[in-house]
Amino acid sequence: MATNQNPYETLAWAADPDTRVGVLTLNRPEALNAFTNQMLDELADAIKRAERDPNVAALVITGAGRGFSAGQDLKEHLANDGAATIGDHLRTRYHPIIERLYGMAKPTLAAVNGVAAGAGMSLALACDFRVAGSRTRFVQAFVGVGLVPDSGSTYLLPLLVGPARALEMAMTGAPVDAPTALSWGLVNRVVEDDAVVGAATDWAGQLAAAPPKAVELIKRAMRRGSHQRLQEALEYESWLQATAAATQDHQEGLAAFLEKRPARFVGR
Ligand code: T3D
Repeated sequence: MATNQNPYETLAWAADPDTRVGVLTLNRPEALNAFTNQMLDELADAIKRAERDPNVAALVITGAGRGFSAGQDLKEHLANDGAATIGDHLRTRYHPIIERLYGMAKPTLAAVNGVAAGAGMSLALACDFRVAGSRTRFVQAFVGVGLVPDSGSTYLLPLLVGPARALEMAMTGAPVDAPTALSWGLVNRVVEDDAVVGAATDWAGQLAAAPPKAVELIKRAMRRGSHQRLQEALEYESWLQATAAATQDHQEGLAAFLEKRPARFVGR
């Protein structure tokens, strides 16, 4: 797709050629952007394209209307006898999205413009950062329909808020408001409701201007850091650092520092 074409029906896509920030908007506001199969297929495609597009250096995901996403579309789930096929549905439709988003080399931000529930919350958790509106609520809605957290929530939520809070959210399904989410580390920033997308895209623009290889390696190191012993983390850091130090961007960063001017990073 050319950077600013929108080939989707349930998503909107826009990218700013100056800042190199791509904004993907879930676009079924009448159902709080609940995920239908069509939307999941389009989302998988859009994330893949954003990952591969050299004109996109950072990705923002948000929702149209008053919500971010209410998770699986329960009406479609019922109509398709989703209970019978839910395991395969998760494996084939949700998992590729979550894995690709979580593993993306570029920075990803969820601009959580309103309620994020069920797998909609999982999608926000799979981004690197979350910017929420002051009235945003996070809901592990699965238990309300007799299900368990999926699409990465059992893995990602305890990492962010700790096991006890994650378990409480999952077992009660009680909404967590934005100030609480901020104090728990579930979101990075809370802003006025109408400023969410602007704040996220501004931040994404700053991240897009950073040296891409270093950003990618930082993400890999931090992700892996919590799963290894200190000695292994030190060794992995040394290996990544040798990779980063071999880039042109490293030389440019040093030259810019010495010449007291802004750096111009090129991504290699
Ligand atoms: O294959 C698989 O199924 C696997 C995947 C499973 C993963 C999951 O995500 S399971 C969890 C699914 N999500 C939920 O259970 C959340 C259901 N929704 C709610 O609990 C509430 O809507 C919210 C807490 C998210 C927001 O509440 P509120 O009061 O702000 O809005 P509302 O009035 O309930 O909803 C507004 C409209 O959106 C309403 O439509 P209407 O009546 O105006 O025509 C409502 O039906 C619709 N909507 C909300 N959530 C969903 C939905 N439509 C379809 N599916 C939804 N999940």
